[in-house]
Amino acid sequence: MKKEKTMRCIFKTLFFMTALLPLGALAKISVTNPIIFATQQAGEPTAVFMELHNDGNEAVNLAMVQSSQPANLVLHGTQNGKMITSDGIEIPAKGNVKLKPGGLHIMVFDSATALQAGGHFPLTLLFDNGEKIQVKANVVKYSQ
Ligand SMILES: [Cu+2]
Repeated sequence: MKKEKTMRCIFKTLFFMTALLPLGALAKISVTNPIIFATQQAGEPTAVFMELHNDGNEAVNLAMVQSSQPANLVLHGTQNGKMITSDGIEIPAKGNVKLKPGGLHIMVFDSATALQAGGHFPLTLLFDNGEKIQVKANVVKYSQ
């Protein structure tokens, strides 16, 4: 089971690199209120939260996240109070998903710099329908 999921993820990754769909056919996903918690020092783990909206008639998965700033970004869920890595975050057809503390989030490891409140952290979100969305997460003081 686990292996199958990994293969699917790899397939999706290749799909992004080889087959970018024409832009007009896309634009089903939108993002609101992307934030990232500030850190005291470089390398301190932090997390990104946002709301994802899907206007399409089919479910879409957030499959990968990248940043132009050096850091390792990983999709995370939360199970029994512990964080677990996730292959993809599904946004239901005509629906929303909220990434929030204690739930789904984008984990940020190994950031090359500390993130100061008031700043921005650039993100590129890659979806399994071929959509690619660039956002700037607002750096906010840690809360909760
Ligand atoms: Cu996490």
